Amino acid sequence: MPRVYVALGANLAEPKQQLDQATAALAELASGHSLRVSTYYRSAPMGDVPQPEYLNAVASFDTDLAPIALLDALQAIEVAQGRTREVRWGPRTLDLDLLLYGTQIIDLPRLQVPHYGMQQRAFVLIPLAELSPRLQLPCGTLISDLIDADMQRAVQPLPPT
Ligand code: A4P
Ligand code: MG
Repeated sequence: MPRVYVALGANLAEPKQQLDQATAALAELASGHSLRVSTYYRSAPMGDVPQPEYLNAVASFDTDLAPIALLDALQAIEVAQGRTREVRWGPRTLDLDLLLYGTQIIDLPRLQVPHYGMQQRAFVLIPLAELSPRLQLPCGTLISDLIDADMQRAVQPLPPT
């Protein structure tokens, strides 16, 4: 059964509650008790759209769902939590991006895996490395080789409550 990694992001409507609720929904997609969730991290918004700071995390789990079925399930969770698609890169109650699906490389109209931005984004790589420090991407790159000190400084762990 493939191990999948999902990036969570929110910057509207109580982001911490959005991530908590999304985590509970992801547990329903996970086989057994395989769900793991990173610390939540605060970061400044990437891109030129003025918007509130983000809360980001990464979840990993094992699942029987095929890639498109998993994408459908992730989008249903986004919609259930009030996501509307307006501005690209604009603010959102919840964004769920499929980062990795086992070791597969997927290039379909609706789904590209690995997710296109993951190698450059501190708010993805830092929580991903927290879950799986020795992770290797399908291209062979080690996650530890993608992270530098600037990335470490770009995200702030949310203190546990
Ligand atoms: N799609 C293709 N591949 C995938 C995949 N691997 N996972 C398609 C999920 N979806 C995938 O996504 C648009 C379409 O991408 C989907 O219909 C799906 O079929 P979307 O979620 O509707 O649009 P989006 O999220 O606005 O666009 P995009 O390009 O995914 O935005 P990003 O790259 O996620 O960036 N700053 C901080 N600090 N933290 C953030 O999380 N996020 C964004 C959004 C901007 N700035 C940020 C953050
Ligand atoms: Mg997205």
